[in-house]
Amino acid sequence: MCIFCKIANKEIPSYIIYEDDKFLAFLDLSQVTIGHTLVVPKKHFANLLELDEETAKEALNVTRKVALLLKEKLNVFDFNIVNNCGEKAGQSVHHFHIHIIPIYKKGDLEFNAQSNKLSEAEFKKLHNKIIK
Ligand code: DGP
Repeated sequence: MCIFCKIANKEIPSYIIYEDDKFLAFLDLSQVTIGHTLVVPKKHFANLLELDEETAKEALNVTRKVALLLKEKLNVFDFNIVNNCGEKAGQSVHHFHIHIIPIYKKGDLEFNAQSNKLSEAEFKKLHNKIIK
């Protein structure tokens, strides 16, 4: 059974800070910043693309509630909300989860992706490829 299914079944311990009938939120073992939390559906879905619509909607709602809880309790006002979807995107646990990473100061979490400078023609081509 996957590690987050075991956490959801309370077979292994975690620091749960929110729970309802469908979701759990618990402290990430590796605290990127203090209060780094994972929102996880109790049911197993491999990643974001595997969720049903209802669960996807609920996941964002729960994420908002948990961020509000952290705001209140940790006196933090900014967050990066992150989902790593797939191995190449950095997903290491293949049970859908959303990272809530409190940001206390600028630079707490840096995304180092280089940005591609596209010409107008390249933007048009890309846009057409996606919408057509
Ligand atoms: P990702 O790389 O997006 O799949 O994130 C997985 C996160 O899960 C990673 O930040 C570490 C965390 N993690 C892995 N195993 C455990 C565990 O057993 N307990 C807790 N609390 N967190 C875990």
